[in-house]
Amino acid sequence: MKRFSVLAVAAGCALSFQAWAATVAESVEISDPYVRMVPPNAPATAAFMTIKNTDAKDHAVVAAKAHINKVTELHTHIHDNGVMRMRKVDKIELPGGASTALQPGGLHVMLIGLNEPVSEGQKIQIDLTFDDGSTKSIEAVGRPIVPMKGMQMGGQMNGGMNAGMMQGKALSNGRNQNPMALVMHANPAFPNLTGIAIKNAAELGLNDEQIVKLKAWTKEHGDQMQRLFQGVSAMEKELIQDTLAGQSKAELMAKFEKTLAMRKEIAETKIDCRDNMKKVLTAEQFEKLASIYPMM
Ligand SMILES: [Cu+2]
Repeated sequence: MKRFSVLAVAAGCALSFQAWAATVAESVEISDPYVRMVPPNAPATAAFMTIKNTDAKDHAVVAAKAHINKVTELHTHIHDNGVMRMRKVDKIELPGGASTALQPGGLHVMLIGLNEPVSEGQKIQIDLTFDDGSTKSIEAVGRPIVPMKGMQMGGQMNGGMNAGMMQGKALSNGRNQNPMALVMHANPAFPNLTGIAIKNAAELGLNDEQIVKLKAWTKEHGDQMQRLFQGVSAMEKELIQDTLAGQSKAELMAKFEKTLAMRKEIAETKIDCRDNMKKVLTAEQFEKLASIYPMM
């Protein structure tokens, strides 16, 4: 019996020693860390990885610092009232004994204010700080990502996200029922920045005066834009039907010219929207907006 109790005590000591000695940094395993490649002058990018917490206790990543940019934040994507938005989070929870995926459309490390472009195969140091204050340095690799490839990620989505949302179908310009489908259909080349800015007012740090100005712009131009989107959409459907129904080339081309005129008006309004936005927002806010937009 005596021998047994000595062993038991020894084992107990070993366990408690280990629990005391192992930092969170030592007990997590990082796999497949990578950073989304971005072109020169891109204001921001994101890092992804899988973090396995081998400890039985829950832990968290509480901060991150990358070495190619000015500000590094922990982010998630949330589905808010039909809008996919990035949101800064205080920490990324790491449940005990489980793996947590940082992946496009979900949790990520946001690298804002890039000092250099990210190229393929480039090694980027990122320091992750955990809830016990310990830090782990990892080397993430630059890798191309085709944004919003819902097909590949559908099975891994958490927090109620699905492939459709990843493809931007649920994205809102802050005004319309199914706006992105209309916007993409009517004019894929120009982003609707005002709606996005209003929806992300808190993240961008907009003050009341700025919000009032942006809303005034939307109020003035929103209905007209919606009419144009719907007009283009309806007229193109009509064109398909008329073509199949055997209308003459002259008739079809005349209708097609009308859709082009509407598209041109949409483009001009969206450029005005951007110019207004640059006046209302500070340079820093605009840069942040420009960095949020392609990630949505
Ligand atoms: Cu982000």
